[in-house]
Amino acid sequence: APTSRATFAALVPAPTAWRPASGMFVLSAQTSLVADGAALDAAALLRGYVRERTGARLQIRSAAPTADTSPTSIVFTRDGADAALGEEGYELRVGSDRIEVFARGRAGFLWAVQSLRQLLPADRPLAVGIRGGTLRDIPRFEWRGTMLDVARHFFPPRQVRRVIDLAARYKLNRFHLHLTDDQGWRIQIRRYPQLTDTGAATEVGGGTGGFYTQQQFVALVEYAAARGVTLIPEIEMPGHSQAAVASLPWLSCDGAASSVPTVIGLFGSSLCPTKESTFEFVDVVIGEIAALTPGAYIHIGGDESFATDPAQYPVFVERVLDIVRRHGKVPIGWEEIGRATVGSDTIVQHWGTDAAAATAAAAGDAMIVLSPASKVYMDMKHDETSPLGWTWAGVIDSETASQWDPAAVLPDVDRKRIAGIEAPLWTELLDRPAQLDVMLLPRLPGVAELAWSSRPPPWDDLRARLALQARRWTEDGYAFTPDGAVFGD
Ligand code: TNX
Repeated sequence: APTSRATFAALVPAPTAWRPASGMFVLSAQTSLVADGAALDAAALLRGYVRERTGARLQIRSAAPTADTSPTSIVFTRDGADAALGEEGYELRVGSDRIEVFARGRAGFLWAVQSLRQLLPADRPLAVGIRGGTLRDIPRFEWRGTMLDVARHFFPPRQVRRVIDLAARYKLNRFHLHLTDDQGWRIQIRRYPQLTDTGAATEVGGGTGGFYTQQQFVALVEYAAARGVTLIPEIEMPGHSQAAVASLPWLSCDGAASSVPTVIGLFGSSLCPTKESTFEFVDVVIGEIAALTPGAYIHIGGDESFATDPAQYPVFVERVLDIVRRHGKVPIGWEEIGRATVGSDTIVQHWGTDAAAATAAAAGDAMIVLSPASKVYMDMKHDETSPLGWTWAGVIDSETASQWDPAAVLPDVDRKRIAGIEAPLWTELLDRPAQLDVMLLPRLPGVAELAWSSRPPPWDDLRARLALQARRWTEDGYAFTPDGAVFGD
């Protein structure tokens, strides 16, 4: 007889509402997936997950099969999906011979699949049960993200895909890739091969670094998109740009030769804000990146530009925001860009150094993404005994990361201007995939719940659900921290 431990009550993030019912849906090799149009990608994703977990190869059909060819089916449909579900919401109805998945758009179907994936038991019998009932689920914030720094240490595409997959499991829909910094330039730019010839040849610690070819970058964009995740490329400027300046010395004001640092630190680098050639460079780079990126956003960095003339900094930012817009993208920057006049079609990412600048930008109708370092910086230690991580923004266990009020972080910002939450992972101290895992888990799913759930259950409930996820992480090859807040001391 099929067993099921996973129930609606165990899902992370917690769904909006659910009601258990009697009966159990039994998934078998004969189960059909019924989908077309906007649901096809979701059906294909589910088919892949079932195959990974059970070995079964389910059929995808465009119309419901008869009972004798297929005893059970999972039917994706837009009929009956109400307007309140929006693009990302979905409903599940689990009966004994049929699961119905209702959504209005591709994203809703994809998030439903992530819920079904969690409901499949963690072990590998061919016939597995999902308990009956109904579930309705709609996200709180439209921006639910994580970020990976591939500049300080380079991570090859397969390692980046693991992080994207982890994000998608918890219904995070934004993946921000920090592609350039002082210690590395990680994306091929056809017009300036020097950027990667020199700028990608090393990393923190003096390793061999690396970069993504444009083709590899596009493959990452597509991998994320297939899971409902928008990839957001970041090109840092005017500061945090030593790898670019070492590659193309004319980018700095003095034009002096310099090298790419292989240690941690702040290097006083800046693209020169008073040379026209700087803006031609930015235009070419943003143009090439925009052409590779179907997503709506390009991040221009803007933080800690200590070596940029403070009088020139806003002028520089305003010109670069316009370049991004001219290439058809919505510009994003770290909150310091709020020292310039950023305009209403801009997103400002708060991290805790200049809340006043973020607040000013929001008053000018920019949208805000919240990444308060003391709550969601995934490169901080989980507790004092963590072997990895900084403490400059605090020690952050899963409870701290997930139990804060997004409306209270910037008290003078109208709630309607808060687009959501993003948890960055900086990698000065991290160079192996298992180290990324132990920094992200179990905290990241807790942040995802804060971003998704409109009425999150109390911490004790989340804590129990995070502990249950650990079995999945182990089975799928992810390491995690035995965070005392989740697993007990
Ligand atoms: C601050 S957050 C930085 C990063 C570092 C990080 C280390 C931000 C916009 N700037 O350059 O990697 O701290 O925690």
